Amino acid sequence: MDSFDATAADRFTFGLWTVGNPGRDPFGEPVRARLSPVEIVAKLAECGAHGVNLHDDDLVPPGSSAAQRDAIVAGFKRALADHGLVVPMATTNLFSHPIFKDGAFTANDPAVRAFALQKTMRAMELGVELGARIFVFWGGREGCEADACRDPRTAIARMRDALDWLCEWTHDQGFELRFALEAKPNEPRGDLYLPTTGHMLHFISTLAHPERVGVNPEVAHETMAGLSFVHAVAQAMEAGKLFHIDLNAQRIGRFDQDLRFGSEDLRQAFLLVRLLEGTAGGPKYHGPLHFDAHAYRTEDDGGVWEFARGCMRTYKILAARARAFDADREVKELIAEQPSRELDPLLGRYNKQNAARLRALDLDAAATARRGLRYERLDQLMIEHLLGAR
Ligand code: DIG
Ligand code: MN
Ligand code: MN
Repeated sequence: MDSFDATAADRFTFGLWTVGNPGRDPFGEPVRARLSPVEIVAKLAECGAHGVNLHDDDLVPPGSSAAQRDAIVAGFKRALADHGLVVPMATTNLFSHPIFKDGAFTANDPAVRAFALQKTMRAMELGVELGARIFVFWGGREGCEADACRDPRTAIARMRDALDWLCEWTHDQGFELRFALEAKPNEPRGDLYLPTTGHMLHFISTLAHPERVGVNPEVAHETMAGLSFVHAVAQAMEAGKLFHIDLNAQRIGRFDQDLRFGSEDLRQAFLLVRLLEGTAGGPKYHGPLHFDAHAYRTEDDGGVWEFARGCMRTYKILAARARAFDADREVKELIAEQPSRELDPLLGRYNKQNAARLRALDLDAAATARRGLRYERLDQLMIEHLLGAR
């Protein structure tokens, strides 16, 4: 044990489907026996996790009777209570059942859209029963290959109708659920609608109840789109819409790898943790730190729990490094060093006086252009903090 081992206070969570991933991939069968949800709860508690998340089907096998469902849920609740774990987030599996082969909320067949709504309502009832306050929507099949199959505008409108419908329904049920929309550019469909967090943030502004809807950005998904995950999260935070987050690791140009957090681009992982922890002085993220990731297919059960501990330890180590970096006197000087700070108030807010003052300014563009910004030194200091050399 050391200070980087996780404790429940760290707000780390895992989905049942993450540490319960049996290692199947498109080219091979499972390599590990399936763990039961109750076994997963016990092991996550042992690792120091705070909570566990789930799709409806992860806990209650499709086709279960009402009595079977209730018995499963009762047993799961006992395990949660016995091990002190909570369920911050729930979601619906709208991608495995064959009925979703052409999408769920955006499918052309109204019977599919109705089934998707019905399944989501039941999943929300389950999530609320387990104490979830966040409901994630990942539209894994909301996309296409043969793009002539529907007008993309129709797909967007159907997604809006479904979310507005569910916002009204959950309100009528008295459910205190906030919706978190998760973007992904492709896979398993050729193209997914609403492919990035940026698309989602605009889409939310078109909903009937935008105040109840935020985003659940995932590292791997923005990276697959070739975007800065840190900038996507920053925009969501700035808009007050970072309701949840899916942490993992990914190399660009590859399928959705969902790797152990921090195991690929350490630089970006460091900058992400620095942003979430607010070590540079900005607002902090206070929601669950969810690892939507799974162990390598090479691993046995022991390797799965090494994977889980590694996700959490790396986050805590990076948080410590980020605190040290932002406490470093030289770093603070390099970030603060701006000779023309006195212009900030003038640029902050338009008014006629400021416009007149701005027009009258005698700005020496050539001198300003010649000034070096010392970002090489700043970035080297970041690397040295990351490497533990400072
Ligand atoms: C995939 O990135 C998706 C599903 O695992 C789940 O619906 C969601 C919640 O984290 N992420
Ligand atoms: Mn993913
Ligand atoms: Mn995810």
